[in-house]
This record gives sequence, C-alpha cells and structure tokens, in this order.
Amino acid sequence: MGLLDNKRALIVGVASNRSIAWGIAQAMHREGAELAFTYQNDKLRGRVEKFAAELDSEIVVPCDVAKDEEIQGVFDHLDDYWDGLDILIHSVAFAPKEQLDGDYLENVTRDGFLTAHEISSYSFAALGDASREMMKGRNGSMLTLSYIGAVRAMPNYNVMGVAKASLEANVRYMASSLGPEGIRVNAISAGPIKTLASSGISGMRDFLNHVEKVSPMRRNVTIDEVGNVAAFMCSDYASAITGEITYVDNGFNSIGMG
Ligand code: NAD
Ligand code: 0WE
Repeated sequence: MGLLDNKRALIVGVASNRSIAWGIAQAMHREGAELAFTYQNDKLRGRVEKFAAELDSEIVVPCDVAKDEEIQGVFDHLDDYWDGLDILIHSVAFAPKEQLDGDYLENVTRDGFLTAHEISSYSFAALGDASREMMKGRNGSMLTLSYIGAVRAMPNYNVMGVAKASLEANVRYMASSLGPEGIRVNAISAGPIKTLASSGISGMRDFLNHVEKVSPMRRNVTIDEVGNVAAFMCSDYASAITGEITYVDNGFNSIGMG
C-alpha cells in the first residue's frame, strides 16, 4: 500500500539526477503513483526520457513554459494516455544569471524582472489552469517549489526572491480558485540544495555552509527529504492542507541568530 496508489502525477522540472523534481518523482513512484514528465528543450529530451524509463514511465512531453502552445500541448498529449490527472508538480525557476549577483537595485532590469516572474511564477498559474479540466472531481493537488528568499532579503537572490514572493501569492490565489473543484494548491519552501541550476551561482557554497552551521538540525536538506514531504502533501492524508507554504529546511527559517 503506497501513499499515492492509483494517482497520476505530471512532473515539470527534471533536468538532472540532482533536480528537486527528480527527488519528488522517485518518492512518488515509490508510493505507487504513475508518472509523466516534461522537458524544457531538445537538449534535455534524451536525459528526461531515460529518467522517465527508470520510473516505469513512457510519457515524456516537451514543455517550455514560456510558450502557451507547449503548455496546452502537454495536456492534449496527456489526454491520449490518461483519463484524468491527480497531481501537478511545478519545479521550475529562471532568472538571467547576471541578475543573481551583487546589489539588487543596481542589477535589476525590466527584462530580467519580467523573465524571472514569467518563468518562475506565471508558469505555475498557466500550468494550473491547463491542468484544471483533467483534475476535476478527483481530489487533485498542485505543488510548487519556493525558497526563503521570498520572505527575507537574501544576498544575491535578488529578483528571484521577488518572483518567489509572487509565486507564494500565486499559491494562495490558485488555492482560492481551485478549492471549490476539490483541488489543493501548496508550496514547499526548500533549503538550499546543490542542483544544476544552483551550481553555477556565486556564493551558493556560502549558503550551504551557513545552513550547516546554524540550522537547528545542523545540516542541509536532500532532494529525497523534499520528495517525501511532496508525496505527503499530494496524498489524501493532506486533504485539508491548501494555500500553504511548508518549509523543508532543517528549521533554518525558525531561528533568529545561529
Ligand atoms: P534544476 O535546474 O534541477 O531545475 C530547474 C528546472 O527548471 C530545470 O528542469 C529546467 O529545465 C526548468 N526550466 C527553466 N526554465 C524553463 C522553461 N522556460 N520552461 C520549462 N522549464 C524550465 O534546479 P532545482 O534546484 O531542482 O530547481 C527546481 C525548483 O526548486 C525551482 O523552482 C527552484 O527555485 C526551487 N528551489 C531550489 C532550491 C535549491 O537550492 N536548489 C531551493 C529552494 C527552491
Ligand atoms: O531558486 C533557486 C535558483 C533558481 C535559479 C537558478 C539559476 C542559475 C542559472 C534561477 N535562475 C537561474 N539562472 C541561471 O542562469 N534557488 C533557491 C537556489 C539559489 O539560487 C541562488 C541562491 C540559492 C540558494 C542565487 C543567489 C543566492 C542564493
């Protein structure tokens, strides 16, 4: 008996075996869910197909979230395989790299701001709306990934923090929209993790070292730990949780001085 037996999950955001979405996919597969995946571009296609096969999935669809027609295309494709959808995982963020370094106001541009918000926040609303039809009447659940930079000013995170604040507000508004249809919407705010996206970031090491030093548990989180909470949040055990941001950060958000 798995937590997610008979549930079908669409996973958006696998890029490598370090991706948070990969930790979530593995936990969901272990708990009995059937999975489908998207990939951002042709460069990632083969890789994601291989990851999907490892978890007994052969549904792998392109989706650059900057393109309306690719978002719609995912659900047209999914509709051919599945008669409904129970779980949407949104694990996508992007800001132009030069925005994630130095002084916020000195570096933020109109373009950088718009891109960060489009890819990291709007895309969750767009995917949520496109999922709506297939999720109707089956206790659906949508989940996205945030970071504490949404609610505290952190060095270098800059416009991504502003976009994460928007994403967290999106969670609450989407939960209000979709609650009457029985669909829940939540976020996990994860501690820093070394992934593909984060490896090129100056100062990432400092963030990881700091959490190891001052968090109550004195260590960093793993993608498996995020995956386990994601599995619970999308299971029927979490049926009364919606519009919520759950920290999976070894308690870092709760301390004042380390
Ligand atoms: P990752 O690089 O493995 O995943 C990021 C994903 O975003 C990739 O799969 C990439 O293909 C996808 N993506 C970017 N632009 C896209 C686009 N236009 N269309 C479709 N997909 C696009 O890195 P990750 O750390 O696993 O990031 C996943 C999520 O977790 C992000 O929302 C990130 O902000 C969040 N998060 C990360 C950390 C961390 O420290 N790594 C901590 C908290 C939250
Ligand atoms: O949300 C994130 C990172 C998301 C991200 C990563 C990149 C790197 C590649 C968004 N856009 C890009 N653009 C690129 O060109 N995290 C929570 C990880 C992260 O990123 C930071 C952090 C932490 C932690 C950036 C600065 C400071 C700390």
